Amino acid sequence: MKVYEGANLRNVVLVGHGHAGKTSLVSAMLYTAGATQRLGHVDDGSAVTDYDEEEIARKMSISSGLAHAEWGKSKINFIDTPGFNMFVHEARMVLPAVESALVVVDGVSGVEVVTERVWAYCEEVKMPRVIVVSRMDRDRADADRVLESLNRAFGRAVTPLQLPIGSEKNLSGVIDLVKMKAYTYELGGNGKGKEAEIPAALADKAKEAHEKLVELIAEGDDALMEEFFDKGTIPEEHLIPALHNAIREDKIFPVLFTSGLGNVGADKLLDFLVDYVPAPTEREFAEGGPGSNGEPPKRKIADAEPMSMFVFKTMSDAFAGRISYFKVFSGVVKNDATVQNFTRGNTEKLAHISIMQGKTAVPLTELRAGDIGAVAKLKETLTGDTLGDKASQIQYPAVKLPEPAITFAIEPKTRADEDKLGVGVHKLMEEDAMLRFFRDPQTKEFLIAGTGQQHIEVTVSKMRKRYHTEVNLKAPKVPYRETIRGRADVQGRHKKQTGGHGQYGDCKIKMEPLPRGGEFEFVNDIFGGAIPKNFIPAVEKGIKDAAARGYLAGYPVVDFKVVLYDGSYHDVDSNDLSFQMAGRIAFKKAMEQAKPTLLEPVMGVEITVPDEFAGSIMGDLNSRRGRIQGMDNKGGNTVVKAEVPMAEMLTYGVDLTSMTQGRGSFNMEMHHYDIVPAQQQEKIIAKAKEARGEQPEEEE
Ligand SMILES: Nc1nc2c(ncn2[C@@H]2O[C@H](COP(=O)(O)OP(=O)(O)OP(=O)(O)O)[C@@H](O)[C@H]2O)c(=O)[nH]1
Ligand SMILES: [Mg+2]
Repeated sequence: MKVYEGANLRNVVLVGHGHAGKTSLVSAMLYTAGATQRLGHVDDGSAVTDYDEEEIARKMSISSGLAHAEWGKSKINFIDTPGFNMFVHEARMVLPAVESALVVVDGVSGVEVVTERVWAYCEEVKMPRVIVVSRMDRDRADADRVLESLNRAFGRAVTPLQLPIGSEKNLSGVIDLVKMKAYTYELGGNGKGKEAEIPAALADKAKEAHEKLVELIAEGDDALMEEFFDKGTIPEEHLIPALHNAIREDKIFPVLFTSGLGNVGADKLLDFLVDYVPAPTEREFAEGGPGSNGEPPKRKIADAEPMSMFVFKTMSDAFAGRISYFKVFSGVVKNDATVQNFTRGNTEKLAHISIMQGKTAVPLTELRAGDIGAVAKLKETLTGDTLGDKASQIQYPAVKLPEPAITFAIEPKTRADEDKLGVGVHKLMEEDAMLRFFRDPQTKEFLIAGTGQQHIEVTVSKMRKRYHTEVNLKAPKVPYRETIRGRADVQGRHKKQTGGHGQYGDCKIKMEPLPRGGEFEFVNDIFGGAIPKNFIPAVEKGIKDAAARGYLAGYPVVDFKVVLYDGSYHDVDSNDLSFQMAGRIAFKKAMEQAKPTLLEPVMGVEITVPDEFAGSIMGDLNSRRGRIQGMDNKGGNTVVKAEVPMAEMLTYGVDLTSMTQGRGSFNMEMHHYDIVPAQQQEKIIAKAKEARGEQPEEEE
């Protein structure tokens, strides 16, 4: 594989609603560019970027996939991302690696819920966007209707750069509105368009669209505006660079048309990427996190700079081990180099750098600034880490993601499965940023958390196939917490006299509530050595341990402050353990006085449904103790924002599907903790007592 300079690279992410045709479009471009011998299909498992066995079985992308094509003098790196809402965070995570996004929209459905989501992700980081309307060969595909929905959702900066010729089964090509030329294709052919005259029936429409495009490009550029008024048009050699800049600066979001499956327009799309989307070196610099003097360090995207690279994705291959996907922000990455991991402080050896074509690693000798590569078997490096030349430290900011929305209890089927569980899950967590795994300190259950039911199901399936571990999922648990609403002032004394050495510890504490999110604060207010200094941490530990085990229903106690203000000790009998016990006793007594109460997680929920379902969705949210925060109308859809206790949302995915016949979607993030209403509290506490009945608390 040739080494490419930054100026000849294009890094492009494909984002969009599930099933819009992203993976098929990448296949079409790869085949058209000669990177594959045949056109890969999602439906028979031969698409380059859907290679994982879960993806093949489910015929959808689950994880981001990388591919590349050489086209003219350039190399285009593609990142194909999932569009299904439970996996769409994958798209957000790879944005630091690219300079433009292809927002793929279905030619029948137009803008859908996830289209708006990924658009917002791009907006957040000012990512240049190109819209590709794909699947134009399907029945009921309609370019005008889709353009309307795009303008409604994203404004007038969305403007066609092509028009399709024919539609549905008769889709036969595209008109380039800059060059004013037509290209025709055979559906299912080799993807190479033949230049042709613009069909007479479309001539007026094309002319009108061309003029609109030229006007939009000239807008905001005085020299071009003048030229436009003088000559009535702008020559191609001025138009192309101006459009390139307008795209880079988010002033124009051009629209192109394709069929991935029918391989129509893929060559023009490749041309377009080379001509119009920014090369990595067009970015002024890459910015690191805040430096020691407050000023964030910067790197020019150039080979001459010190080397720095950012790991934006990790894959865990059962055979090759850990594979890290990285973006070279500055300098040149050489095969076999030894580099520093600035995030973790260790050194790593880059043995066998490569670029990915789906699951296949293509070896390379070096990668220049702006390129994307992969390397296997790094020891400690994980997603979000920055590596580079030891002498020139920089750390690029990792992408922030919301907390998982759903938690399940996971139960190994056999003893052997239990032994393998942790290892397998931890490997999966390396490649999946939204997966969490922990053990409930109360119930000793293993818990697994993710973005939704399907996410967890995919994880369980991977556990079985990759790591031969069988598990059962049980009802999701709500991570309740406990806190106090009042104050307490108590004494905790532990004294035991059993032959030989005794035990003695004694403390007096005050307890008071902290605001939500205050966690735990311990203040040592002992004067005059009532408790010797070296035992004070033991008191704190005793309180913390007891708080972690809960008071009302076994949930961790949070948001409270303890002031240790007095106590006593015994020269011989006092030791660490005795003061820990004293702390625990004091904690329990204090909880009795301090009006303990349960807290529940409340989710921020955003629900999008077609307008006709708005009423019933609101009613349903009320019955779930939801608080409506706002309502918005967006092109036939109603978006409802609400805060709803997590306990009421555990099966919302299923419920929403049945309420809206599958036409609604939602997005949910942990928002805050709130006091549980008295009625619910009683039920939760009773249930916890019942559970404890089977599993008696350890004796003290
Ligand atoms: N008729 C037609 N079908 C297409 C076209 N492109 C894709 N499809 C089909 O549409 C379905 C979805 O295509 P994908 O390429 O997997 O879509 P995707 O956007 O990658 O979907 P996710 O990965 O789930 O987000 C598959 O059954 C494809 O065969 C097209 O241009 N025309
Ligand atoms: Mg896909």
